[in-house]
Amino acid sequence: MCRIAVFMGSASDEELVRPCLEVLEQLHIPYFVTVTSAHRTPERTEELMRGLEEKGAQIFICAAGMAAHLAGAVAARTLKPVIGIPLAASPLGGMDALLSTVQMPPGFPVATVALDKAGARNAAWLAAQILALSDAEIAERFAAARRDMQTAVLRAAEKIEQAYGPQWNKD
Ligand code: RP5
Repeated sequence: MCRIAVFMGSASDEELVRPCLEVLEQLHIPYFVTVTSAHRTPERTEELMRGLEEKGAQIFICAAGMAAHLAGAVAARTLKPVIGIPLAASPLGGMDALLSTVQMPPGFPVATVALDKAGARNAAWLAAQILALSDAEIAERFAAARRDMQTAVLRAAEKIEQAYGPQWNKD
């Protein structure tokens, strides 16, 4: 079974998309990932979508740079949630992809996350939150991961405070 379909517009996007896959693996969420382009292979994109929806895909995550049409093109063809990751892949530094991904017309939303690796990670976290609404195991793994992140912040705070001392009551 495949809960999440991850599309990237080009193999050149792989490095920026990998953190998304790492989070999905951390949460044990089954996914299918491939390269498909809204512009270069529109028919393949549509065929893939159909096949993956039949195999149980519930959410599409689409990453693309430049005139990033992939997430919007997928949103146009499904009732399922679509999460878009804009990538900085041109001299415009990702503003092109960000606006192309986020500015969807009413009724065809693309939940647009931040650019590049940070966005890739949050795409997976957001997809996990959506699945967690009806999947108690994913909800528990998500909650545990959040607790780990909070523990990491507290440990870091302790280390920094120990290194620099209590500044506010030195007088
Ligand atoms: C987009 O164009 C892709 O998502 C990629 O970010 C960008 C450049 O693609 P390549 O020319 O490297 O294949 O469609």
